[in-house]
Amino acid sequence: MKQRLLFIGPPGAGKGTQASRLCDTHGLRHLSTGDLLRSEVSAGSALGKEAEAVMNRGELVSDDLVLAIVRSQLTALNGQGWLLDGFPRNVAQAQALEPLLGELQQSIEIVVLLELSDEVLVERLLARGRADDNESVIRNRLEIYRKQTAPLIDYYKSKELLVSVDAQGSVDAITTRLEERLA
Ligand code: B4P
Repeated sequence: MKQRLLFIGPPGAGKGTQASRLCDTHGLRHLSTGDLLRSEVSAGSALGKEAEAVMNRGELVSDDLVLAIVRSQLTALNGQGWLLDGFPRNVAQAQALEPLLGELQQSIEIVVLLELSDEVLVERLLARGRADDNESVIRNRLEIYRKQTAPLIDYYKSKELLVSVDAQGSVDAITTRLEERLA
């Protein structure tokens, strides 16, 4: 199993669901920037207060803030493998990750793109019903994904790190698909 992975894909593709399963099975640290931001929001920290309104509009939290979180998490790991779920979300974050990994003498082994049609994404998110899961916010998140996150597909393709996995089907079927690709 790969030890240093990125999961990218549109909102609702199942990044969090699958990342959590793979990390449990393989002893990797699951670092979801969405979950980390939501913990800050629940704790009522200054950082959480800054992030909350942005997240509820379906926009991206500032790069500086997210990078500070990722830096502190990765530097605390002491060599354990990790899966970054939902980070990077734009090319600037991807570029900032490189010197950080350089400092840690690590590199990305693989970038997994979870692919799913808009129709199914919207259906899944409406069924989840989180604070940022109403129809207009979901449309905004999809738009932001297309503009800001989708350019990462070519970015990591050109580095020969990208694998695409079909995220349509049952949770178990997708886990099996991922296990095969990442073995
Ligand atoms: P995230 O927390 O990353 O959430 P997500 O993209 O909406 O969902 P994910 O793909 O993980 O789907 P999940 O497994 O939950 O982002 C939320 C917000 O945080 C962003 O909008 C942004 O504001 C902020 N943020 C996060 N990272 C950032 C960054 N790097 N920079 C700036 N801002 C950042 O699955 C979705 C639903 O589908 C669940 O209900 C699940 O149970 C269901 N599901 C999963 N797989 C299924 C399957 N196979 N079949 C049926 N249902 C399934």
